[in-house]
Amino acid sequence: MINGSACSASSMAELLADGTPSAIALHPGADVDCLASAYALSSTFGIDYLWAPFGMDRIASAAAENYGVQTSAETPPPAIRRIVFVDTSGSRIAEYTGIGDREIFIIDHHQSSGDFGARAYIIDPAAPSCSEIIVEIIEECGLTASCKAAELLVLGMLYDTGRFRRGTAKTLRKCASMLEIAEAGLGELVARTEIVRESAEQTAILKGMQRMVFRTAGGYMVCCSHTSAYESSVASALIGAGCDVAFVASSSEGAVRVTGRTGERAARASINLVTLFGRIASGFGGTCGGHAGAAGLNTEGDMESVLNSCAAECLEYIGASAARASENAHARRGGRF
Ligand SMILES: [Mn+2]
Repeated sequence: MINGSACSASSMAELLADGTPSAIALHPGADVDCLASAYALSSTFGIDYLWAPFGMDRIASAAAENYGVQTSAETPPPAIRRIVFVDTSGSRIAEYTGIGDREIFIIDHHQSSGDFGARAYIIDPAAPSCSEIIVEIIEECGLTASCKAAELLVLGMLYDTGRFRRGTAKTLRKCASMLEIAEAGLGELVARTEIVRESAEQTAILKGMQRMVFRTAGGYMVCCSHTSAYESSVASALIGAGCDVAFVASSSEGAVRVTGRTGERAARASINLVTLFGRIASGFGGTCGGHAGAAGLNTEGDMESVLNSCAAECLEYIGASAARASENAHARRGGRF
């Protein structure tokens, strides 16, 4: 249950234009979808304060620099009475300090549950990107995105849909309408945000590939590796190379950090890395957090034992869920697992 009311795109637009001094909040480690959503609302509705207290990812940082988008890590001043969270799961709002009694709006496409105290919201988990919800808000009230906003929104849709693989007909329509405004074509927009990797990162990825070991269960490949830095790049590269689940560890002075990523197939099989890391943390101690398909575990101990436990826990889950699926289907296929 969420307090406040679910809005249509046009009533959200009306509220955003009501003159209440507002700030737009970006999610922790904001991505391009989030940056684009925030910038487009900001430039269309004249909301100048973009609040990014927990930084942005690499591509979003590069896009912000390219497009000259200014964000602030500082809590907005008290005169700002409304915080509009974009592309941010309501469950993360508790991480922001200094919201106080300001009213909260949420415009998001994550699945979430809980009472977030939002006065008005649009939460549409069926939308593959938040950027397309923003396009709808802008278009519904007869406004036009600026060229800069349109180009960022195209990038937001492109990156959040896995280069349109998860895009719907609506995503593509909204993208087409932004491309009409944009001054560059798709190829050029992508080229502008593609960043050349530093050689240290390339080395980490290749070493991570060399050290990778994998095990299979139920047709899924679970891969483990370790590196001294760039764990998430290594994990993403392993997923790109065909792993279904990747665990990449790094250790320093007894502290072990494991970065986990799932590919699309594992995500469809509902493998939840936060739950899985939670179980490991209850055994080894430590903390974990993130999303179902991209999470981190901080613990202590022997790196190899931690990695082995992650893989074992994951393989066990796959085995158990495969058994459940076959029971449900009343089609026991003995011996497969
Ligand atoms: Mn998003």
